[in-house]
Amino acid sequence: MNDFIAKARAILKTNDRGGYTVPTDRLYPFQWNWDSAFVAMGFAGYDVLRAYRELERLVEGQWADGMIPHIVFHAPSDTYFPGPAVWRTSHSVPTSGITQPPVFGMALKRVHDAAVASGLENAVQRSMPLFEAALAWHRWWYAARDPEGTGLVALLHPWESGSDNSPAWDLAMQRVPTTTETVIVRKDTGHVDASMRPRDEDYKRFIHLVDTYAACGWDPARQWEVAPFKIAEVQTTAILLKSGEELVVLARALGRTAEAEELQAMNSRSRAALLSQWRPKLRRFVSRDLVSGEDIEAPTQAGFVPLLALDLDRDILTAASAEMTLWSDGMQVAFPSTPKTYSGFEAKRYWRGPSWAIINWLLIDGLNRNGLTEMAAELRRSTIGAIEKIGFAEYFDPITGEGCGGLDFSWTAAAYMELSKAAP
Ligand code: 2M8
Repeated sequence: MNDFIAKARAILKTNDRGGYTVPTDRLYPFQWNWDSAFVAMGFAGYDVLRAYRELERLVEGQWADGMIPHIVFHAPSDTYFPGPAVWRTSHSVPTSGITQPPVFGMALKRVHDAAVASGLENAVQRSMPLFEAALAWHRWWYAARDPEGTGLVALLHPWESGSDNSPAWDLAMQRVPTTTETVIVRKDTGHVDASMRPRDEDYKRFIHLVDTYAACGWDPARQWEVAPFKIAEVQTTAILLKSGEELVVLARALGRTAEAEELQAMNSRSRAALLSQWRPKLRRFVSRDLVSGEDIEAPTQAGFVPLLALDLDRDILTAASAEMTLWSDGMQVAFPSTPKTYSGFEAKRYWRGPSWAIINWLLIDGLNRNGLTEMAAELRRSTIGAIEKIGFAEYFDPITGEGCGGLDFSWTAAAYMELSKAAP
């Protein structure tokens, strides 16, 4: 084991709060949805029981309608805003009221395979309730967030994307009022420099949306009707489809043939819908703003994440890889969440330019799936190199390579373990 793997494991140990892992101390003191899925894949490589626990603890927050919330507040903490009192939800374990990218299915399949490979006797019994949870969540996505059956699932809050202040949301967020019923007491800027975080105005809009949906009693149909922010999103749909593919294989392994077919039908819809979001002129996929009815053309990493879940033809691959090469050109650490040539680019401000190890993980999988193995290997080397040089930062300034945001970050530790394995 090299020193960095040992350090990565030590970070996950330090961030353990009793079967679940916080993204980092103080800045994010609860269990986050997609962070935990990446972490579970990290654990799957050396401690499969702990990997199961991570997913089981996340599912403690699952709602009766199938939604798995973006934060589970297992234990109180006053170092984060907004906490449970702002969300006003009614689940027995306090949770937020929105969701996050469904990496869970990918993680569960990985954990199950590791359990079987390690000879764990009760792997099937352990995986089955988690499979039920994943299936319920996928059904929820299609029912609650794609009621018209388009195949693309929609987000009602930027936090649901995981890419909170991405330039992709700029136009849509301008329509969201800055008025709130909630007193905003930011804690994040007490932990990291304000220049790396979303602005106060962004927070006003984030909280306006929380107030709006809390007033709907968090009922999905009522939220859908009143949502001032509604984006049919390609990154989330691609992750849902990739997880859906993994769940089909898992369903079969668990003897759940009917559910495998049901999942396959959902996947087929999303596959076709994602393909229709390819824009040859932009050389990337685009999301759609369901309020304005327009394509979202702001350039972000989301435009390439569909490679993760699609087997694309040569023309698309040639164009997408040329565009990705352009964005990466001259960067110390690829892959920038926004290209430096874009007016909205900010090298250190969170999701407006920086490179993120977990996004690179998804892109590398997508490049490999589509035979772009050279590019995948280069991105892999760049990501590993940045972590070995700088440490397990939350994210990296793509121009200088500087580590930004929180330190000793769980998902960067998990990504390091994944990417430092032998290349396929
Ligand atoms: C960031 O988001 C949270 C809100 O969910 C925040 O800024 O308070 C994002 O980077 C998100 O993708 C991530 O899951 C979370 C915890 O790492 O932090």
